[in-house]
Amino acid sequence: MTTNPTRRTMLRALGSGAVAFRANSAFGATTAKPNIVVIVSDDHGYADVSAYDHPSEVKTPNIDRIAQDGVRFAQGYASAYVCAPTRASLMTGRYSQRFGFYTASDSRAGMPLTETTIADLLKKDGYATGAFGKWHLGLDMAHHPLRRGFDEFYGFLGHGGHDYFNLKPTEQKYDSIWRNEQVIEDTGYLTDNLGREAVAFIRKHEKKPFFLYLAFNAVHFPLQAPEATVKKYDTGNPKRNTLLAMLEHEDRAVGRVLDELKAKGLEKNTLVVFFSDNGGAKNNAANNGALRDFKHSVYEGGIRVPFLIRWPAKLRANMVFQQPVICLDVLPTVAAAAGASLPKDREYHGRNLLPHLTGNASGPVHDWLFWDGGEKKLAARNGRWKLVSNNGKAELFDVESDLGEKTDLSAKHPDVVERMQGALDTWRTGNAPRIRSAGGADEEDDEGGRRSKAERKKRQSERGKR
Ligand SMILES: [Ca+2]
Repeated sequence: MTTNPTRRTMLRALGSGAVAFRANSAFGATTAKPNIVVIVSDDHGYADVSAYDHPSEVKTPNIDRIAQDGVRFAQGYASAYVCAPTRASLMTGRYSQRFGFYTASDSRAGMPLTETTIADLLKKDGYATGAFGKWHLGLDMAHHPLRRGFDEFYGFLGHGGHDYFNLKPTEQKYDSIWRNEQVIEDTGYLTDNLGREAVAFIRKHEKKPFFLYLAFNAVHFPLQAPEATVKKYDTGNPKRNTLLAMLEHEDRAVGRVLDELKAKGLEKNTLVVFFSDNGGAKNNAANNGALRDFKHSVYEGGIRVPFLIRWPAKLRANMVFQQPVICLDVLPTVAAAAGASLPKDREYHGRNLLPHLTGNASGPVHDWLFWDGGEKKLAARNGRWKLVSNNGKAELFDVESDLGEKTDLSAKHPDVVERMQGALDTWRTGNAPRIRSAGGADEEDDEGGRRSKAERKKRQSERGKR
């Protein structure tokens, strides 16, 4: 950075003091609190963003704009291979296992109320806060977004998926569409609606700093998209055609948000983050490119995701960042950008990425990264090494030279395996027991969608026979 010392000193003084009017300071717009937009995509394949190495049928021109005007992470990770625990880590900046949140089903109990969310922090800092889309962090009012730091909410509380066309109130309130604290009836295509709501939120709050959390359930199951869009695709695989149509609608919604920021003159001083909550899902015909496996796996295809960040006022355009980062980093990065302080009574496992992205810090962002899905599927990352442990069977990969995790090097490097297993075990001793409450199978909680009681019973009986 080329900031001169005098300015740096003054900025520090402003940052450390109780100066609430930084937006009006002598530095003008450059020191105004940035708006924050966090966009989460769902089950989005690593190769299903055209800013990444992708098959020719994938075109995401709007999502790509975030990369063109900012940073593309080559090694961006979700903290889990399913939806809910990643969201819990995003919201808290902490490994969700620290508070017992390991699986999709743990969302039934809800993210513990002892946790402070990114929205809590920003709201306290004067931000207008809105959540639009899939919540998946609790089904009851105590865990509702409006009790977790958000001023506004449009979307559904749980579980993993939602019908994209049927937006009528249902038997299960949590599966209905809500506006703030009320169940509502809506029409249209859910992904389009989320774009509409996000744009309305920006218009409403253009004069003050805002935090927009746009959590698409696209491109999660069920595979549904407007027929006219599906017809545009001809891959030879009907599932893939529908997924691409869903993706097109999501990309358009992202485009509407970026266009609105531009139209309001907010583009430069808005920090936009985009990432997927886990890897692409096999049953949805997602494409994870060269990565091994899919959602539900600790191989790279389950956890390495498209991950982008843009903040034109501070970060340069068209940058590719090579060090591993993880969704835990979003909260500390956003807090630093906003000048919001983090509570001192808890440990944050994410890192502020800004010094790394501006060249003020070198070396790896994280020495270690860990995964534990609560079902004997574990992983650790340290430098080029990745330890994968499925049902107690350890494998070792050099993911820098072997992106597809094809060659298990555990027999060749038993010392590395031992060291990594030791670090993983130590990390796990700091984790809490699962919070999961009674009822619901993991698989079902992840799929979500609408099922009658009879359908649920039938599925449970079928599961029993397997
Ligand atoms: Ca997901």
